Amino acid sequence: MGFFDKIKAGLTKTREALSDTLGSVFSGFSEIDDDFYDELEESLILADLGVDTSVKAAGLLRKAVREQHLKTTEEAREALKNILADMLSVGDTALNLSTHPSVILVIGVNGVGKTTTIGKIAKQLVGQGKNVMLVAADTFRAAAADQLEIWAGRSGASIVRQHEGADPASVVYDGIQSAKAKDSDVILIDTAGRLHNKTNLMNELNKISRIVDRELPDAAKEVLLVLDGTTGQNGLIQAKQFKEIAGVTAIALTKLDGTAKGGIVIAVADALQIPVKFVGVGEQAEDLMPFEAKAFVEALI
Ligand SMILES: Nc1nc2c(ncn2[C@@H]2O[C@H](COP(=O)(O)OP(=O)(O)OP(=O)(O)O)[C@@H](O)[C@H]2O)c(=O)[nH]1
Ligand SMILES: [Mg+2]
Repeated sequence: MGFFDKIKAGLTKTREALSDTLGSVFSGFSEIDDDFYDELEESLILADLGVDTSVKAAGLLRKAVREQHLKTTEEAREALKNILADMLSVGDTALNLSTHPSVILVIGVNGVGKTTTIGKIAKQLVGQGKNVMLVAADTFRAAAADQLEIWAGRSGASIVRQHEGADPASVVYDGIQSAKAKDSDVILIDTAGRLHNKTNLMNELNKISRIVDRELPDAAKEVLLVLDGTTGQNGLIQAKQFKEIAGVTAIALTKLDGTAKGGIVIAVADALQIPVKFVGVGEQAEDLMPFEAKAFVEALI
């Protein structure tokens, strides 16, 4: 399956929900009037684009219809696709791996899919011939490092881990030394999603970040925030908190295969102005797609 078919399959639930609502807006109206825009807005909100982004999209469509003298709802549909694709294009969607090594710090609340996403990215990078190091800095649960080790085995990446309860920053320090010794191309750091409280978690992420900056001052560094697509607008609230504290540079939205609320991708990109770089559409290694705005919108509408 190519990218388009795969993303299309992964977005089936969202597309079905949208074609019920958005589809009936485009086919139910013979002319583009105020009622048309009202219903359009409503159906975008239902697909979890959020109120702000939906109102903005409808407003931009009004402008396009006026300026481009669009007459039919079919023309409006094409214009809407372009508008949504533009809203999704807020930066480079490729990971910045320009240095040797590069670092990807992966963060997000518990259960969103951090470890799985790391495993999938590792598999892709190893497939491209890169030397990949996984660092098990989630020492909060014993099983976390075991899970990462399974992904190291599946992907052909190396792994550095310590015992449960070890200081995550010290695991990161070890990981970086080992990556230097092994001449790794990319270091992927897995972090805990839950600690005793949120302040602890944020302090710990800061500490990890400082170690990376100190040991690899010139390295290209991505802070990849993983969000669970099924949590909809709650994910957006989480993202805003992480953005403030952790300097997020990229977003991965997981579990889009299990939700009718795939429109959250557009809400997140628009509200945060941080590029979505990956979408997860399943649990297997190949179910992580590098993000393409145009194809995503095509698959959605
Ligand atoms: N359907 C589906 N399941 C996913 C996807 N990504 C991750 N999962 C599943 O979500 C569950 C949680 O994934 P993890 O990778 O363990 O999440 P985590 O963020 O590392 O969790 P903690 O380490 O507990 O904070 C697992 O059962 C994964 O298989 C996806 O894109 N689609
Ligand atoms: Mg994990």
